[in-house]
Amino acid sequence: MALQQTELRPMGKSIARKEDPRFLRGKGRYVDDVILPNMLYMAILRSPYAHARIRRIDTSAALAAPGVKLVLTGEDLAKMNLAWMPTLNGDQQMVLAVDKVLFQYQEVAAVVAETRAQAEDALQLIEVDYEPLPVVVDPFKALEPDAPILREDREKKSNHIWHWESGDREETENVFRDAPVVVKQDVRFQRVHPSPLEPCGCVADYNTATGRLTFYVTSQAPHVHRTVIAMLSGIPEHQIRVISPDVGGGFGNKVGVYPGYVVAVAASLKLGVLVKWIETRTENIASTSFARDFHMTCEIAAREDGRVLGLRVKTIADHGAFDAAANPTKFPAGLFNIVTGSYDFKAAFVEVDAVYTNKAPGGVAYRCSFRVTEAAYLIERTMDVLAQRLKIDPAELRFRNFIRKDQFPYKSPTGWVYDSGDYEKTLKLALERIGYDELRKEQAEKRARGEFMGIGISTFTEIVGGGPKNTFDILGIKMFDSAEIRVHPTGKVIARLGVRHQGQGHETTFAQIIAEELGLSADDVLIEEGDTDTAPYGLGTYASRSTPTAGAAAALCARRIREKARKIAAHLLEVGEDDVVWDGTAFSAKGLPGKSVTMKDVAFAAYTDVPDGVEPGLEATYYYDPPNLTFPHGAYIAVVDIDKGTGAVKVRRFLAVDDCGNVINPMIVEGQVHGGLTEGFAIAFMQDIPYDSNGNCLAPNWMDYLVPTALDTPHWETDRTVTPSPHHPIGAKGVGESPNVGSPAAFVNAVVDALSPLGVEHIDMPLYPWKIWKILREHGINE
Ligand code: MCN
Ligand code: CUN
Repeated sequence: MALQQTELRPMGKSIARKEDPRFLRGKGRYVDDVILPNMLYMAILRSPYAHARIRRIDTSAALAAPGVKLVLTGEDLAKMNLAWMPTLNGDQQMVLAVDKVLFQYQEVAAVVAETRAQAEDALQLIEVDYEPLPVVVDPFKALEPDAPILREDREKKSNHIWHWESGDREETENVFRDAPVVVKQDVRFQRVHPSPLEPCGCVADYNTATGRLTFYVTSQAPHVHRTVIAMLSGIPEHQIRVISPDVGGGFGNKVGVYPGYVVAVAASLKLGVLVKWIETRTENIASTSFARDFHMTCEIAAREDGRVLGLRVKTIADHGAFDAAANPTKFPAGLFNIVTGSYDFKAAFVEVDAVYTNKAPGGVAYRCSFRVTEAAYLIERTMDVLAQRLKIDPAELRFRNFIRKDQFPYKSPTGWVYDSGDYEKTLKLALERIGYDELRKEQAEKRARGEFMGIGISTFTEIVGGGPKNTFDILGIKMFDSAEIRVHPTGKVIARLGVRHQGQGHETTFAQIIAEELGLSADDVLIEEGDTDTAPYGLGTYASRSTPTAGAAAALCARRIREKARKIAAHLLEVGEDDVVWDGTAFSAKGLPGKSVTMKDVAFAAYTDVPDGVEPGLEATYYYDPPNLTFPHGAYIAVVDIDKGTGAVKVRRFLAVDDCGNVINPMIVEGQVHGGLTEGFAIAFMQDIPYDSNGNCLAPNWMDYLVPTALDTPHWETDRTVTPSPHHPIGAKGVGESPNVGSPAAFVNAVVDALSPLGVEHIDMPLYPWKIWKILREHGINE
């Protein structure tokens, strides 16, 4: 049962989410709820071809259609210097196609009309003369010397985008040369899409009289969007107000700036009126930031007893037509080099080559922690391949290789410094809770009867909290985050942060942090995020960074307020400042029992009875530059049964033991874990965005791209260990993405474990029933 919000000392308590009443009663306000007078509607014409030259676009019929006010093409945007826009990974992307199109559903032209229906109808009247060009969908083929060059705008005349490496090549070669055992596995992490319930959209409102642009957008990073729009449009940054209203799910899909946003702004600038653009489901899946699409080869060098020595990873990253991954500047492949995971490797070497293909752009989204999903999946999968090869129990293999508790802070061979962890404890708890030994016995009995039951373990390490200013920036802007707290005369608080939640519960958890520090209840604190006119600058919510960065800023900002409050309390208590003691809910005077003042008393005095020499009011701002990232971890175990007749997998049990350090709100963390596991389950079993050889996107809707229903979703069991972060002010680590980072490997490991008697060592996701049915059939099981 959730507790009331009115309790004092709310830290660590499962108080009910403050945002739920409005979400549950349909009183949320999303971008499509923004309806303003004289607003026009925009629709976008998209390419039917994956690669084609544009010979001519005729917009005259569309322009003459009822209600149509404006038709824009790439040529029109070029005149405004808006035909191309920068991506967050240092590439450039076409806003509306100029000369050619590079993926199916690419933005070609836009119509602005009085109604959405009129705009969409007029799209049909635009005539585009395409000359189809050869299509490249396979990233390996894209690298062949005779492959057609997709990006003619670049100086480099190949489809290779960049090469990135990490670790020590030579040392790793040496370790591999001398190793008694080497396993090698090709692993694909398929192309998927976060597919939030609410697709992307915006309302651009340029006021020709004031020169101000108000831009409503469903955004995870409103300040970043404002900066990008200022750089692109030339409108001074303070004349742009970005408002991100309630966000109906982000999952990384709402970090980037999409062409539609730029076109809507351009249209509003041209017409001087409001222009709304809301995507369809198909536009969302087929054109906005996809996730993963990594082709990986992993090798582990080990001793006969399973002790791992070296790790070698080679990856081809398919980025589609533009490198639009939202990554910190220094990490073109995100934090993929966390791939040594929870294990103490002597040496590691990781290489990633990024490639252009005729597919939708993107690359970082879907609860990915900047590509940690791919890394965790790869190492957890390959550790199981090693266990199988050496006939060592996968739990035992992990115990033999864990970074030990006393090795923290631990420097990984690719250069990360893990802050804290206790992997052994977490896996032990998971094994006990699930009844591992019993399950293995049951499995042995079932195997003897020819049944296929599997147990899959994943003991992942996450890396979140981007990040420290010396290594982390986006477009040059350092990845700190911020909080501003205002305590009003009656002791009620408004706090604003530089992040922007999308369902994670910040209005509750950040109120808990501030209330805890100020001796108030969470009910006394209103959290506001998402309005660049009021919130301090911050880089936004993604990569599970809000708690590690803005959460830290909130705690330290509140402490700054408490320091000032102490001065006022001293005045009220009529003692010296050094004699004032804070006990968590009130200030009292040392040696004077019974005499105390609360933060509410102090707040009132801050406006009514300020001592000489103290500035009136009770407000503070804090910009937090994290000293390091935080490294949450977890031990997940899946138990599956496979139906021999159909190949269908039933997830009988799934236990997630997470360690995200000190927990602010256990219920919210559990909710995050449930959601992330459901998405991990979807990726493991049902999600994929394939393309045919002509570059047609084969899953641009929810008929072909599956989102699990409550009926499909297994029952989740959760538990927790607590290893606080030593450098975070409240010892917390992020958690939002852990379940999606850790779970796919547990599912696949379980299914492979079930099929291992047949000699199966790996199956690529998604584990559709037909794939398993085929394997069973090949082994004569279900004939
Ligand atoms: N929390 C806590 N104690 C901790 C850690 C976190 O109580 N030790 C709470 C936080 O205070 C916050 C929530 O758990 O209310 C998630 O916190 P955190 O791990 O800091 O992650 P962020 O708030 O930065 O959220 C981002 C993360 C990402 S990157 C994706 S993707 C994702 C996710 O959150 N998208 C989501 N969870 C989502 N949940 C919903 N409902 N909708 C999305 O779009
Ligand atoms: Cu990578 S999805 Mo989350 O970081 O917004």
